Amino acid sequence: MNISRKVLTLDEYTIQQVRQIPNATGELSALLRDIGLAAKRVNVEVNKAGLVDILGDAGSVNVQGEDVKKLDVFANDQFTGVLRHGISCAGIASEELDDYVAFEDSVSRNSKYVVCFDPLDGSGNIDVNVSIGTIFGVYRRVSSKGSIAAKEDFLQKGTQQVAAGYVVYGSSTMLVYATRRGANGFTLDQSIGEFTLSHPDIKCPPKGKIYSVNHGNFFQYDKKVQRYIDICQKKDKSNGGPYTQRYIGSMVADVHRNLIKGGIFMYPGTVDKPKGKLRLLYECNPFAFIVSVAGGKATNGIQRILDIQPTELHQRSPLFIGSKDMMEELEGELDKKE
Ligand code: P6P
Repeated sequence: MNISRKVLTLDEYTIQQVRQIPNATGELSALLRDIGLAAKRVNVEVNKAGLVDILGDAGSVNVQGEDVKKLDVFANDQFTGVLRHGISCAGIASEELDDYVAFEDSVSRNSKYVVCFDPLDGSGNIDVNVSIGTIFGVYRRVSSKGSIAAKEDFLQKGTQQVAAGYVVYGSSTMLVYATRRGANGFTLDQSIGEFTLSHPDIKCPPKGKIYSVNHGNFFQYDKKVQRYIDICQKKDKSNGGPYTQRYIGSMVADVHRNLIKGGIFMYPGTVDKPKGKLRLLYECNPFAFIVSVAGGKATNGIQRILDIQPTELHQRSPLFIGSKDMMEELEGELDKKE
């Protein structure tokens, strides 16, 4: 029995999913609601970042060697806290933490899932009011229930994700998550303090006219990547263009836009950083899962992102992700013999 009301909250939607799936225990739905709660708390601080002395560096430097903003720390604490005190999560791996954290209480030890997340991606944009976001991927643990979570729980291929999602703190605050049943977007309704279903069954258009890449690195990219960017710039009405270049340097905002409107996002390897800048576990894999569920594609230029076997928590990967037809045109260029 579906709730007849037109607008469903995230909680109502996730509970409805439990009712529809035979043998569902409700643990994944509970975990998603926990993430929604943390997102609402982070949203409050992000929205007042310009007003309260919460700006400025926290002084510390994170495992990535980047100055840590106070909001980064706050966001990490919020997501870690709700997951630690929920009923579904045995441990977490975060961009902000050197190592994974296994929750040792008896409820957590018997929980089914682990979560990899970037609590506040694009935080360098906080001080200039550009959209930022949270990214997360959920895995069924491979270590035995009852034991504390182990490293292998976090080093699973992206294909093993049972759910993935992101929150974009922008002109509105939106939570998008995908399971194998589909991708759905929920916009925060401030009047009731709830994420409400606004983008049911998101599909990535197979074609788009947006390409997103940091042109400042152009001459550091592989020649085949340069050639594809050149193709994008030369598109006209006769071959699906003209394209527009859109890149605001905040992955969640850039990939979200291309997911909804159609487009391709690229963070290729460079001479200085052959593996690129983006992290596999909590940036590339979650978005690769979401975009794939929505009908798009994601590769590292050689193989599907979701098929990469991780070996380290913070390993980087080149990323090409977006509309199916645009990705296949890129792959055609990358496959050409020099
Ligand atoms: P660049 C933000 O720091 C981030 O991790 C992603 O959100 C974004 O897509 C990328 O880096 C931007 O990197 O090198 O183009 O400034």
